[in-house]
Amino acid sequence: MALIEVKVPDIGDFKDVAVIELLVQVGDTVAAEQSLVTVESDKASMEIPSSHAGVVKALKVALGDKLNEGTLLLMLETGEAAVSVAAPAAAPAAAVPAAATAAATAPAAAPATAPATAATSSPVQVLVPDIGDFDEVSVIEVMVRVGDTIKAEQSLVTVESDKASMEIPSSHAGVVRQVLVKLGDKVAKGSPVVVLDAVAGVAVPAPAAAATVANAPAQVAAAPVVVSAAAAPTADRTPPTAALPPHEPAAPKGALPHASPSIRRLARDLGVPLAELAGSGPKGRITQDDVQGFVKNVMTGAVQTTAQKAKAPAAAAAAGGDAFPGLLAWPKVDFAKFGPIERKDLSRIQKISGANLHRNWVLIPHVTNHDEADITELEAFRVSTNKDNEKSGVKVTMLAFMIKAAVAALKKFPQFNASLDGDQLVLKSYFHIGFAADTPNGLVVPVIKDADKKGIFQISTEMAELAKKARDGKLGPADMSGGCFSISSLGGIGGRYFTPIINAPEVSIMGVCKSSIEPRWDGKQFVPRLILPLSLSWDHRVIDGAAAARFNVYFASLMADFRRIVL
Ligand code: CAO
Repeated sequence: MALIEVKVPDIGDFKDVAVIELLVQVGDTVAAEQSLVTVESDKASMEIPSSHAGVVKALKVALGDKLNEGTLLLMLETGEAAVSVAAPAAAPAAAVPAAATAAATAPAAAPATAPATAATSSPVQVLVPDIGDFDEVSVIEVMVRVGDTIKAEQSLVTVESDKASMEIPSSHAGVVRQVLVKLGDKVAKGSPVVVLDAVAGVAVPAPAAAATVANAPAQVAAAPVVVSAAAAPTADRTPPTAALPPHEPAAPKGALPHASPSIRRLARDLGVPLAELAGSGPKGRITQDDVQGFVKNVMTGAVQTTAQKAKAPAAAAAAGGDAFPGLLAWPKVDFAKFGPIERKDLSRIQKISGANLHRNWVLIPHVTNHDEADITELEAFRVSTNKDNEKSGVKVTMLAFMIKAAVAALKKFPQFNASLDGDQLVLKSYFHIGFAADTPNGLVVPVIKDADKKGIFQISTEMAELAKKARDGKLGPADMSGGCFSISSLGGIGGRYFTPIINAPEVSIMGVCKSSIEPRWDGKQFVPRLILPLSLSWDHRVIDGAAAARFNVYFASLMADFRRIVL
């Protein structure tokens, strides 16, 4: 066993690139070459792979951090005896140095002369440069047409391997005379991409100078820009935030839009939410036409963005307008007329969670089934467990048992472990359970990942850690994403029953209130039993009342006799 430091390898010209995505967390087992973080500069995004296989012991970077070559990423426990820190040899990283050094190597491919300043234009053939470990890559996007006037460094085509996609930029400014590749073509280092008439009198990068002296088109390799892993398409990332809204749908982060940096940049400039577009390109890649078509549709009112849909009624209501046709406008009251008042801004979390809750409440046809569980024996077991483990410092609450019971119920009723995606139901084979946590700034929903693989003590420990992070405002997006089902427990506070709002894109949520001793008939007499009130809200588009009743009955039966969980 050895603990090694994994650092950012040589990433060429890229300096101070921001971490926009953490792809692993402490405790994860990673394979060599598995991507660890995604970083983004103004030109490209790239994934930094691991140099070794091992278990992540500590993460040394956070979202938004700026990285350079040599920045410590994480500590990895490997099975190796020796401590070694090799620069990642995986494809994306290998391609980065190529990107970074191509500008330097390209001139060598053609006779070197002074920069082009001649009054005549000459044809230049732009080639695929050294693209690192990739032997052959497919052209998935052709961004220029014959006759286009292009600038030096403007992207010509996007190519994609099974590991990464990258844009091949032009080494010259000029007019496209011929496009030598088409969608689906396989290209490799040295393949010609376009023939350009280099613009005369325009100062161009050194590679272009070579072209001006050749009769036949000069062959110049441009520098590729590594953009994203094809296997896990890169999202249009919004700036990292310290805490995500509690009810923000986390799943879309896993279903990231497939688009090149230039398209993402275009979408950002136009305010187009890429996640809401269906890509018409190969493998669902979002193209420029898709983005422009979306803008056109929004402008003509043919479609609305989710944000517009969510905001419209609230905005109309806040403005005193008619939120929904036929409904009365929101009352506008001068409260100061009736007594002293104070105005306070909503917290950031309240604002974001409010919009999410509103959307979920309006868009999901909610139904809530109330039931109860007899937890007399389980509570006795919980109390004695805590007593036996007093010294461990881990306190087990009823919520940890409910998380395990939820996992068992999701396994038995898979439609509860699902999300709606258009006309399809996405059924999940993983079991990440969220729990609502009350914080001074508002409600958040951290997620216990892979709860099916964890015991009660581990779940209790993680819950305590996540609840503390939540209270301290330190939850990151990764802590709150990927949930399958949520539990909202008011058990420590009180109450009887309530209607929890489904945490979209999940399809159900269990609300729990305070247990109390109540009389129950045992066939001969009334006996005192500890009763836990349950409130299961479910999405009627996916689940029906009978299934919900069965889910509750099964969940309650597990809580009544936890031995059933191993049956
Ligand atoms: N019935 C009776 N007592 C309960 C109970 C239940 N269902 N659930 C918990 N308790 C008890 C605990 O055993 C603990 O008792 P002791 O202090 O005597 O040991 C006490 O209540 C406090 O528990 P807790 O709240 O610290 O722990 P938890 O694991 O139950 O909950 C957390 C943790 C983070 C979920 C909770 O603190 C919280 O924030 N709850 C609020 C969630 C919320 O706001 N939901 C509403 C969302 S919709 O707006």
